Amino acid sequence: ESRYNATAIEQKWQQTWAESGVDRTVESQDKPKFYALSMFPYPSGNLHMGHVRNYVITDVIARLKKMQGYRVLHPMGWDAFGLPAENAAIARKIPPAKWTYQNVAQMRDQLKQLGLSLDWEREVTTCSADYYKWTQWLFLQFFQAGLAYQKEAAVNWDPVDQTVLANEQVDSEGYSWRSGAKVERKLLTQWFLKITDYAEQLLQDLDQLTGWPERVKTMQANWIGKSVGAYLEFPIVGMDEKVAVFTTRPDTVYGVTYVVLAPEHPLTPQVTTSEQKSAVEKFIEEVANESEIDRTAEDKPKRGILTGGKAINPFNGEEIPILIADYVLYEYGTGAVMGVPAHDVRDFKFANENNLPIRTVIVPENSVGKFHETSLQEAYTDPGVMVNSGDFDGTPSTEGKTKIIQYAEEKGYGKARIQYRLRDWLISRQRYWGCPIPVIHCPSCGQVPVPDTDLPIKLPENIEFTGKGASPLAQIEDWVNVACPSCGEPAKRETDTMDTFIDSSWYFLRYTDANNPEQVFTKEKVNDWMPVDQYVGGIEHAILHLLYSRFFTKVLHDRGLLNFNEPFKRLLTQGMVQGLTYMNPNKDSKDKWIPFSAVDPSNPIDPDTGETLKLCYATMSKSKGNGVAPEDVINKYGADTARMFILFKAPPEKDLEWDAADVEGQFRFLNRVWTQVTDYDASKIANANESLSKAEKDLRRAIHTAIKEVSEDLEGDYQFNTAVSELMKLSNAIKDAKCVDSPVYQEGVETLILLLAPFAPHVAEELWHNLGNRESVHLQSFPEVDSSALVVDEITLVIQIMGKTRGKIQVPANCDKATLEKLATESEVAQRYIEGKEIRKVIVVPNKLVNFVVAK
Ligand code: ANZ
Ligand code: ZN
Repeated sequence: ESRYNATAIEQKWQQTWAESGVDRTVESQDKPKFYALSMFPYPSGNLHMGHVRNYVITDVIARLKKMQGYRVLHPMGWDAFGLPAENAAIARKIPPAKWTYQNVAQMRDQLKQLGLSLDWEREVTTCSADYYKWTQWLFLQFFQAGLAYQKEAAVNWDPVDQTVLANEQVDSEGYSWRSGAKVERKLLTQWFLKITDYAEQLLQDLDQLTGWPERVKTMQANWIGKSVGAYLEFPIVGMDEKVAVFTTRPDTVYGVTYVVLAPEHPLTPQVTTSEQKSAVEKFIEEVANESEIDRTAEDKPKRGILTGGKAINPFNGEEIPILIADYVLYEYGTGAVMGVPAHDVRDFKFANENNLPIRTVIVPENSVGKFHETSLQEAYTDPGVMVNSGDFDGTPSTEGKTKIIQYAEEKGYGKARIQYRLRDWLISRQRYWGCPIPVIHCPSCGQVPVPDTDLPIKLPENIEFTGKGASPLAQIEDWVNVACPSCGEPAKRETDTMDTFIDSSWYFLRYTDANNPEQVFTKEKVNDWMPVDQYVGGIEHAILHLLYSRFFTKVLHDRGLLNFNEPFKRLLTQGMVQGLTYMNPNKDSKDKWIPFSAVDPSNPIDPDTGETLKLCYATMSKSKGNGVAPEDVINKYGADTARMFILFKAPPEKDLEWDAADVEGQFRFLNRVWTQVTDYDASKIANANESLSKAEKDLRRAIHTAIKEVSEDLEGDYQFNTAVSELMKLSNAIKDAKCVDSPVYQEGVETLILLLAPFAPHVAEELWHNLGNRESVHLQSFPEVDSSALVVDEITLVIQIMGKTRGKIQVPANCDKATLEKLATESEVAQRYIEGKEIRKVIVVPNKLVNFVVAK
């Protein structure tokens, strides 16, 4: 075949590879291991460009590592539980399992067309009972460790359909997706995992993750949100109770002029006086409808109201009012704060709006004794020196923090406290298409874990989905009613299923021993392959998925199941794929994107308003109608071109603008390589000469420069884009080489194919075989640099007269200054320009230039 026919060779090699098992994981211990992992997809039914980019990046790394002598684990699976399947069942009467498996089959085919070196024998599907059996088993590990518990929490409640809604089923205005009813908050008993027990470790161990983007680590640290401070108690006037607060600024305690409770705080009704009762109740009701974001937003006015109750500041004995306010959250700290308006921005605003006194207790060092209360224009939040603070006056505020805490501990006013923003993980879902929680509720024994031998607790089939009523599982009586495993009396199964983030918190462990029916995984295998050496996925998972996976790993480590405590050594978060999109700049963010299909490119106007549209790049999405379907590109140019384009167009962590012309450019490049290799005639290659000619030396230098650059680009930061440029340079050097019958030329052609193999695996394989090789190109060693080939033996020397470049000459590399001066003086250029003039001075810059200063 003389023409590059991508479709034909891609189909041929995909089939050959599947049959020969070249992509199967090798377990042999004599090679170092490398675990390359892409975040597994949700089986929505269609592969999009974001997936393609993700999997191609991981594939290049996996293929490269294999060629570099590693045994590589490179698996794929499906994050297959979740709401869309259930919504499809409600809307279209397709059983969730059927819908899911259809999608899986479709997407698996699409993935296979990309030529990914995946070991399909390790495929995991989280909704299959042989996977979720182990999800249940792991849940019970948490349960036995006291890390899974039930408590009340608010859920979204649809009062019309009488059902719990997932957040995704509630629109941005707070209405149900199905009934259209205004969604209410309702307290229900829910399951939680105690991730807060691991807050400190999850924070500390971020330091170990040197291969993670700083940005992701910062996001995780902020999410965990550690604050160091004090827990202080303020006695309530006329009651035995105390208001407990958490503060990060114990040094300001003499500046407290009021305390504030969250409206939901249990003390609120107790401290409220009869005069304030109706106003307080009204206020509580109003706050109940505010979102947490509105309540805490800096720019929104903070509202509060006096309860009429009074507390005492134990440090100075002062009586201060107790308020309730929307900005104090019940879920954080103790649900109450001490108000220090002089030194906290929010308190300052709040005090001014509500006419509360402001008292300065910290001043800058240079203004001790000079400050005036009335001059305070804004809160002073910097460190300084304590004033108005009794015996602590004159203490630097940073020292004051510890001193106040010490004093509080002595006097019994409070103690040091560390507070995290991280909450326990609510894992209960009142939904069908998820992993059933393996617990049985017995009237006499309480919560009884399902015995291991009864796992998996399978989801019942043939259910009618109406989207109404209690959770679907609760309606299936013969599934719900069971004998208690402990006492044998009638009991009921838990009907909640697990958050799908649980399924994805351990799938990477299962891949190491994916088909084990007896165990979740063997220690040997999991400890051999883990941790993942390179994880690749979207930045949208920077917090939850990655934090939950780290949490799972730590718990299982502490249970003795794993010998490592971080799952992902290195993380690459790839950028978005963007497409050209028509935009109406006058419209709101949600409506401003106008689908391509609705616009006439010769007259780009908004079909609704007639306004002129702008063309710009935006992340590809269904709603914008600016996506490019992977199969369209594959059908037109082949998967190899699609891969090359994606890798070449942008560094992996940057956004990538889809550009048809650049896709075409990569197709032309592969065609050029094709022709180059096809035109190469091995029978013409002569025996090696004693010493290499200049042409041969030049080509060898180009070959080994390419090897060096590509290897370096693929090490560390994975700069695939510059690596592809190096391949193009090498191809050019081969084209220009004047030594087509030399063994060096053969080396050039073979090296080009080998370097290309991880990027464009099909065409590389075809060309490799066309050269007469029998073994797969993907089983070859990645070329190594011969550094002697890199040595430059000639350099270009610039000749300048009076600082002006007049010409260039070739001279041997690394000559000393005297030789360079001599060669330059003798050169034809110098002779011509100097002719007859007196040379006053010669400046020599070794390996670069010689400058002659001459008399005028
Ligand atoms: C008095 C004070 C004086 C405070 C001052 C700050 C500056 P982070 O860093 O986020 O932990 N706070 C405590 N619990 C709260 C709650 N449930 N809702 C709203 N605010 C709460 O912030 C801790 C600080 O946030 C605490 O320190 C408290 O205000 C407030 F000059 O106490 B501070
Ligand atoms: Zn029982």
